[in-house]
This record gives sequence, C-alpha cells and structure tokens, in this order.
Amino acid sequence: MKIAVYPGSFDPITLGHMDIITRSSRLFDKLIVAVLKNVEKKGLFTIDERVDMIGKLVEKYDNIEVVSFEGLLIDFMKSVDARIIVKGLRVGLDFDYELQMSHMNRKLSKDRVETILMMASTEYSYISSSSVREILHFRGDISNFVPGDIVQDIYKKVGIDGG
Ligand code: COD
Repeated sequence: MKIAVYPGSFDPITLGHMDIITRSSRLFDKLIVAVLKNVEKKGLFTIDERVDMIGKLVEKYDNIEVVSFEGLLIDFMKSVDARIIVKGLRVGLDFDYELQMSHMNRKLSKDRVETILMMASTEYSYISSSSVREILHFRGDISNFVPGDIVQDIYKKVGIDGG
C-alpha cells in the first residue's frame, strides 16, 4: 500500500493546501495530512482546531486521514510506515526551501523517505496561510482564499461576527 504524508502547519488551511490534498490523494492509496505541533511557535489556531477544520473538509474522501505530530517528520513517517512526503511548490523560494528539506529528510531517514513536489495550481499559487492570518487580523474578507465550508468556522474562532 502506497502511503503518502502531506505535512504542514496549516494555520489555517487554504485553498492552495486543499488543492494539493485532493490532487495528491488521487496518486496514492492513502494520504495522511499531518499537522505539526510546534512547541516553539504559537499559531493563530490551536492544533485541535486545525485538525478539526481539515477533518471537516476531507470527510468525504475515504483515503485521507488527518492527524497531528510532534518532533521530526521522518520519525512520524516511520510510525505510520510511510515513505513518501508530499510538498506543494508555489514559487522559486519554496523550491529552495523544499530542496534543502528533502535532502535533510532523505539523509535523516537513511534513504528511506522520498519527497514528491507538486506544483501549485496557477489560481492558488499566490495564497499563503500567513496572508490569511494578516487579513483576519484586520478583519478582512478571506472567502477567496480558504475553502467555503470553513469560512464561517474561522470567523467564529477569531471572534469576527457573521464574517
Ligand atoms: N499552493 C500549493 N502549496 C502550498 C500553498 C499553495 N497556495 N501554500 C502552502 N503550500 C505548501 C507548502 O509549500 C508546504 O509544502 C505545505 O503546503 C504546507 O505549508 P504550511 O505553510 O502549512 O507548512 P510549513 O511549510 O510551515 O510546514 C513545515 C513542516 C511542518 C513540513 C516542517 O517544518 C517539518 O517537517 N517540521 C518537523 C521537524 C522536521 O522534521 N524538520 C526537518 C529536519 S530539519
């Protein structure tokens, strides 16, 4: 069984992330969306909130699972018996970062783990969680950037009335 892991912060999940999730889920038997519990970085949304939001969006897909993890990604990969990491690429800057990460993860895993880079769809290639957080900070409209099913949940969580 080919199990792939799509790791990230997903603070919050965007249309760009969702696009990578649905496209890559068609390529593997199982896709695990793994939300990093970063002890050093307090996000806007709690880990449980992020997992819940993604869970709601992938409910209809039989082969997608959402979990959180802490520590090294390759240790998590081992614990779920997965050897493929999926990452999304928007611009050249992402490539430089992901290239270094992929070498690190391959070396750390003693060549066990490979990274597959998937190009962002053109229409989502400019979207980032950090921009969404900034828009929320100024109480702006996020509906073009995050999946419609969770827009109201997000407004509620950050205390914006009705959106
Ligand atoms: N379209 C397509 N892809 C996108 C888009 C978009 N609009 N936005 C983001 N993406 C991609 C990103 O390029 C990334 O591949 C993925 O989606 C997740 O993005 P983020 O921003 O939610 O998550 P990151 O980049 O903060 O996640 C970093 C990890 C959690 C993967 C990383 O920090 C990690 O593996 N940490 C664990 C510790 C570890 O093992 N480190 C490696 C050894 S040093």
